[in-house]
Amino acid sequence: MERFSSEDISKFKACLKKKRETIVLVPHINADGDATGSVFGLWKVLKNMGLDAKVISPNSYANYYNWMCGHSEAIVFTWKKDYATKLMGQAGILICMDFNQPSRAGEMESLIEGFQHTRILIDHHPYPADFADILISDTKRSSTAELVFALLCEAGLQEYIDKDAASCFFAGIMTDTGSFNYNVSDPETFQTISKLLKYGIDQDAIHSAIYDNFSEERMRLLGFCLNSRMKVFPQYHAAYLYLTKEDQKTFNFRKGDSEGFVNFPLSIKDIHFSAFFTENDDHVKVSFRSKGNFPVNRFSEENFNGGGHLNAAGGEIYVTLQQAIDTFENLLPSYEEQLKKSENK
Ligand SMILES: [Mn+2]
Repeated sequence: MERFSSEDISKFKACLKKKRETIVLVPHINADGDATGSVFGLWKVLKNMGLDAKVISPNSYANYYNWMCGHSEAIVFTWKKDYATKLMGQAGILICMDFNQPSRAGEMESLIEGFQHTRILIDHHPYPADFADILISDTKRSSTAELVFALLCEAGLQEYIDKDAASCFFAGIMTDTGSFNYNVSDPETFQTISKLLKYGIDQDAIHSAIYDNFSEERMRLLGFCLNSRMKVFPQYHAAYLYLTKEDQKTFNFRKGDSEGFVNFPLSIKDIHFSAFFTENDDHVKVSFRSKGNFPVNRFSEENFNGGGHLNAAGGEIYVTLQQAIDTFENLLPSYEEQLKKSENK
């Protein structure tokens, strides 16, 4: 649902006019292509407007986003806590992007909650928490990047968008739609792409930088995972993958190495629900994907302390890997009817 009005746009614009204030942009923890693309794209636009903008990421993000403008100046909170905290204290505007509640900013949660000045939230996830002074929310958008681009155009700020910013926005839309594969039923998404291409962006290079950037270990890990760590349940149209801590060690696992793995089971005929479990020290991280109308956000909320979108969600559970997997397997029968129906969307 569209949740921002022309009044919000005016407020957003008016707020940027206070030129002397530092603006801090924050993506969610474990920032993905949309979170990084949105913050770095908007960062460049604000810079082009002559404003003082800083990106503070709650933790580090995958290195295949390092080509984005502003990356070299970005501050990783977990590496520079004191400096980042001081900067937050001096900032006059905080812009949270691609997340709907302060807890999604990891260790920056309390800093966001305690922020004394203007808080802006720009996001496309459902049920945004009530912590922002200016809420730019539209759950119909494919990505936050698409939403930011629309916001900038509606605010009459398109003259400040350049090739660098457009490249970041393109990356955000591309990654949140699985390369224009899902969440793209709204014609406006492709209209946005069309407008972004006019900035002369190199879409092949962007795609390549993000998707053709596997390390040898990551490629072997994917092969191993599909071969030895996948279980398929044809009767439930479901499948899952998992990685133990031992597996991660064997393949010299680095952050981002398993990004996208959860999508692979959906390429199997008649599988429309996929889960991916990653074992951590005291909890198990789970990602969910679906095709059709099976709501993985609700499934994750109800069973794995998570949430997200209809077709893409995440969660985490403080049990052993085996217990997490058992929970999942035991739940499948109760969703049989829903999973069966989801194939005819
Ligand atoms: Mn997103």
